[in-house]
Amino acid sequence: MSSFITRRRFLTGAATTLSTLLLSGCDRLSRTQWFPQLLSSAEALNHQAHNWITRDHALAKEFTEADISPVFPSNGTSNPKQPQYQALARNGFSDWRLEVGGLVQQPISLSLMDIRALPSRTQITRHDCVEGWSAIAKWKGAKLSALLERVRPLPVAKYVVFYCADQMDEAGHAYYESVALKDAFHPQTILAYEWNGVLLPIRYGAPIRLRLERQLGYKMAKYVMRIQLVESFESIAGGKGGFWEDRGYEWYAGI
Ligand SMILES: Nc1nc2c(c(=O)[nH]1)N[C@H]1C(S)=C(S)[C@@H](COP(=O)(O)O)O[C@H]1N2
Ligand SMILES: [Mo]
Repeated sequence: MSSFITRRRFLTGAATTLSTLLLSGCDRLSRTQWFPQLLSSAEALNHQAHNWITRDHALAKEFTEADISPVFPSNGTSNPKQPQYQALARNGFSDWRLEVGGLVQQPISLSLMDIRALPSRTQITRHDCVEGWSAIAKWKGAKLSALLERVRPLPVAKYVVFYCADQMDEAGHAYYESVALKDAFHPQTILAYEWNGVLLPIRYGAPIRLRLERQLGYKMAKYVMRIQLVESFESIAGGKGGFWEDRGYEWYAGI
């Protein structure tokens, strides 16, 4: 106990000394090799904290059980044909793993069980598709913020990219989408694994699909296989940040 307190005092003292040094902006220190490194990691921390604190928390409207639509359309891909996906589906996705990497401190690979163990959220929301239909359903899933806190985004990371299982064109591109880190930390942004109280059906994106409640349907990637944190859209297919964006749709599809 006493060594714990001593350690805490030491750490608090060290932090105070560091901020004093930062404030005094001592010239001699900045010429050493370790000091600029320390400074940039303090800056990095600050940038990240700022990002998370200033995130916009306005919630999309939530509905009641009575509002749930009797019919919920399946749009775009409703059953990926790829043999690899079909094999995963046959095993109830027990062999499926979500790879999370890119600009993070701790890349990880998660099973569906791991994802179900993350802090979750349940929400009854309305899905709006640009094609002109809307439907209300109940979604349960892991909070994307919880997943991101596990991998710890690097300060340079700006976007979260989702790579899916369904092949969309002859060139072999599977569906892909991206969202800003700020929107990824929104409390209603979840990796859904349940729809209206049942295991997420294939037509709605099994084993997991993104729910991003303040944007249009095409942002909500189904059949997610891989998540990458990036600094720009350059590395993503056509460079506009998403499959439909590369074909002319808006990247920020706010509703
Ligand atoms: N992988 C993948 N995700 C996708 C699509 C798709 O074709 N493939 N279509 C998008 C579009 S346009 C909409 S409206 C929604 C449809 O979701 P739903 O099938 O659950 O209604 O998924 C989006 N996510
Ligand atoms: Mo859509």
